[in-house]
Amino acid sequence: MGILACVTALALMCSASVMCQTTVASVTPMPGDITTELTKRGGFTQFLGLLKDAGLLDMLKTADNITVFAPTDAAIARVPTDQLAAIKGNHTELQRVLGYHTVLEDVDPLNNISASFQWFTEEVVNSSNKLPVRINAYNQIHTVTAQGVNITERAIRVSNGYVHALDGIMVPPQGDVMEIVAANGGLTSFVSLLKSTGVVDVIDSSPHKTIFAPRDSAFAKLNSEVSKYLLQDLEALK
Ligand SMILES: *[C@@H]1O[C@H](CO)[C@@H](O)[C@H](O)[C@H]1NC(C)=O
Ligand SMILES: *[C@@H]1O[C@H](CO)[C@@H](O)[C@H](O)[C@H]1NC(C)=O
Ligand SMILES: *[C@@H]1O[C@H](CO)[C@@H](O)[C@H](O)[C@H]1NC(C)=O
Ligand SMILES: *[C@@H]1O[C@H](CO)[C@@H](O)[C@H](O)[C@H]1NC(C)=O
Ligand SMILES: CC(=O)N[C@H]1CO[C@H](CO)[C@@H](O)[C@@H]1O
Repeated sequence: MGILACVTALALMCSASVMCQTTVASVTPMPGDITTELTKRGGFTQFLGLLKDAGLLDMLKTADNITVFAPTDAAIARVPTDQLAAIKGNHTELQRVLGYHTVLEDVDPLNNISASFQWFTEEVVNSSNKLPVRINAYNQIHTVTAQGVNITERAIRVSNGYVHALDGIMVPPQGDVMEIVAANGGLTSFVSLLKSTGVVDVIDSSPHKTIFAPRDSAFAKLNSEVSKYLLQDLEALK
């Protein structure tokens, strides 16, 4: 549809309200709400349905500012059937996972990231259910991810914020890094050493962390002299 046709259509639709006249004058129509924009674009039917089932759609339409991470239909089609059924069949889980894809913040979190020329940047935003979503830019490979899932289309404008298309579903974290390590049955030696050396405090206070965690079976392979030496010398162990 040409611009002239758009303007005419808008003018016809909007009768004579002041807001519409402003819109027509600037020629750029205001984006519609999330349902309108994603429906117009196509490819988000599944996600919109899940948001509705989770009871989040009205909240997203009325919130002041939103950032939504939206898996495409193609991405949802790739989720294993049993995994999808486990999400759809449990309302608590559905709300947890869908809530994790929505952020009630008035920023385009990706603007800052893409402006950076570093090869790797990270930013953390809080989801609407208060879980951290990590956004990483890997500039060398022209990829931005949200919680490790590739963002395939950035900053789709909706009336009250942005939608970023994802090529997968983000999995909400089961806890912070120490909770996850502690919950892993095969890492008990590592966890107890982190605690006895106080390294656990360093981990807790650091916002960005990657942990290489030797399994109990790896510790069991250590030469007994080495183990003895390390356990006697906490500084070395640290
Ligand atoms: C539903 O999901 C929640 C987590 O979101 C979980 O705690 C609960 O056990 C699940 N219920 C069933 C019946 O699987
Ligand atoms: C983006 O950068 C500006 C200026 O550096 C800063 O004020 C703002 O808080 C940043 N936004 C986020 C989401 O970090
Ligand atoms: C996310 O929420 C937590 C707890 O409410 C807060 O401590 C943290 O600063 C928030 N982070 C961001 C990026 O807003
Ligand atoms: C992520 O998506 C973008 C846009 O479709 C694409 O250019 C990029 O190669 C993708 N990255 C990966 C690692 O798949
Ligand atoms: C960045 C942005 O769009 N901020 C808006 C968030 O919502 C408030 C209230 O509607 C607006 O005043 C801000 O401009």
